[in-house]
Amino acid sequence: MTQATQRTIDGIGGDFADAVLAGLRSKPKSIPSRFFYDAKGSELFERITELEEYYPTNAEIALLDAHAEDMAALAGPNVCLVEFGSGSSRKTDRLIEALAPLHAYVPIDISDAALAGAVARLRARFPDLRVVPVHGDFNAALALPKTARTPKKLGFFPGSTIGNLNRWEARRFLEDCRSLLGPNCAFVVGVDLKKDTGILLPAYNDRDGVTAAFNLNLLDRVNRELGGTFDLNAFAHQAIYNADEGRIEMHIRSLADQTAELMGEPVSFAEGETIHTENSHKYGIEEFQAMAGAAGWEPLKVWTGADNLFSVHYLVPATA
Ligand code: SAH
Ligand code: AVI
Repeated sequence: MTQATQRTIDGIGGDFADAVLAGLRSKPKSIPSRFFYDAKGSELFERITELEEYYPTNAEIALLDAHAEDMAALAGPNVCLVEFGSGSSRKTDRLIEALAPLHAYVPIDISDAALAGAVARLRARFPDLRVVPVHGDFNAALALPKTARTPKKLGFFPGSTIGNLNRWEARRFLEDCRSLLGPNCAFVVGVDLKKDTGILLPAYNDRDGVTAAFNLNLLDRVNRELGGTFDLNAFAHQAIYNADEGRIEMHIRSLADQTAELMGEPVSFAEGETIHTENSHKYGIEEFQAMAGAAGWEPLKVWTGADNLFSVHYLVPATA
């Protein structure tokens, strides 16, 4: 573990073995998407954000460029900025600049490699900024570091990572953040909007195969970390839009009847059988606001671009 990320929630390693075994024994087979993000997965995700087809990153950056000052005016000075699933923290620069002076910045991420890279970059770029990283699962019972306990907290959850949670998980996550961020807080959440499949599907089926590599890296990770024997050439990336659920689903499809092993345990696949690896829910504005409302938040403001691709919501605690 790097020095930058000493504050680690235990159990992430063991969790991987247990979750993969349980997921591959269930029907249909699945592996939780948080396991995409080992060092290689985080690197591949960064490459996805640079793809022409993957519109969410540029759409959200445009909204942050245009409205970070408005967000800062609503939040006020000296807030502690707490980011969930911070990754490279590339988007956060805009908010950090607008919010200055900040009490501290607390990036939370499950990927040690992404967190360490972000912390080193931010400390070099903003030498006066107190950066206090937390390495862990934002769905677990997290405690914020001491530095973050007193001041007003501004939560930041960009990228539409909230879309990777099921609807009930997303609502519970928003509820948990209400208590974690305390009574004097606000929450900026980036949410991808429902749209035509002509835009959605290419974003998850890019020409260069980067999303395919990101998806299949899960099996590579199983091979590397859990003694797996998966033949990556015998599986393929699949991304579909599930209109009933309003979400993109990523799967890994078996190209043949085959048996692989992990930790000495056999796992059999029929040709065409899939492992469900990710959901990426898309929301309407009112749909998301209703969910936030049910979780104890009042939607104060929402920004969307003229292209209607993406939304950034500013939530405050609902008054009783
Ligand atoms: N915020 C960045 C990165 C989004 S990618 C952006 O908007 O571009 C999703 C990030 O969330 C990854 O860095 C991944 O490691 C992290 N992540 C995914 N599931 C997580 C979990 N359960 N707990 C903590 N971090 C998680
Ligand atoms: C991090 N998350 C919001 C991305 C998404 O769009 O659901 C992860 C991703 N999966 C495939 N491409 C990008």
